Amino acid sequence: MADLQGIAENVIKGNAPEVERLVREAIDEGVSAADILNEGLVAGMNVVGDKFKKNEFYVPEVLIAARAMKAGMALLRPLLAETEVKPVAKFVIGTVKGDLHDIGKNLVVMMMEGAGFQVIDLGIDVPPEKFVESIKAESPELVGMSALLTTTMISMKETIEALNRAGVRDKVKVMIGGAPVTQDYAEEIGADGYAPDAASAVDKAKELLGL
Ligand code: B1M
Repeated sequence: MADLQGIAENVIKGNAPEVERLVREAIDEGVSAADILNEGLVAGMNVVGDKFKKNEFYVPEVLIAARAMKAGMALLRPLLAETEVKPVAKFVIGTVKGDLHDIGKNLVVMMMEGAGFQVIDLGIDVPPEKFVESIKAESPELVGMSALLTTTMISMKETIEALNRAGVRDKVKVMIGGAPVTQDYAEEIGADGYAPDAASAVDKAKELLGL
């Protein structure tokens, strides 16, 4: 019998080959892609997020768990496309202009994917115009910006100003994060929310979107 709990447990352990085997087995037994995703992969990543918040897991464990989740997702993605399982919401994220740090941003991407968001990752050193273009092209509900340098935090403000000028600011919620970023800074530049870590980013995203 399909072992969805086993999938979750092996995501938490970061055992990618076992996740892959169990996901394949569940697909062969006719379990729906949505159930495998929600009760297996997402359930596992939720636990990983909780442990990360409580400092029971550190960055390497989260990266290894996310790799295991991705191994399962690779098998599910074509089935999810066929069955039109809707993502929770669309999320565009990038590390802002002038900033090349992406380890934290990538963790946010993984946790958001693990929570069922469709993520469009614009990468690093993303200029304001590219955020604007992506909002126009992809119509995401949420936009995320990451910055690790005190000197690049200003790019977050400039990006929000660019969204205003382009008339797209009202179409999205904006969430910011990164080591030097604070809730006060989010309020100062007119972002909708701030999250201190990747697991909290999922909670904040859901809160901002009323999910
Ligand atoms: Co850089 N660097 N770095 N660096 N680097 C820091 C950030 C620094 C604090 C080191 C120091 O001096 N002690 C310092 C910044 C000082 C400051 O501005 N206050 C610094 C500097 C100065 C620089 C350079 C200028 C160095 C130089 O060239 N002279 C240069 C700048 C390059 C540039 O960006 N233009 C530079 C370069 C680099 C490397 C390329 C070598 C490398 C980056 C590699 C990469 O990312 N691919 C690097 C690294 C690795 C670091 C440190 C060591 C580690 C950063 C990291 O990945 N942390 C860092 C010192 C340190 O932190 N110990 C440092 C782990 C990561 C998981 O945490 O990114 O905070 P973090 O992400 C967290 C949260 O912040 C949050 O969730 C994540 C997971 O919990 N979060 C979000 C992040 N984004 C979020 C978005 C959200 C929500 C939450 O919503 C959208």
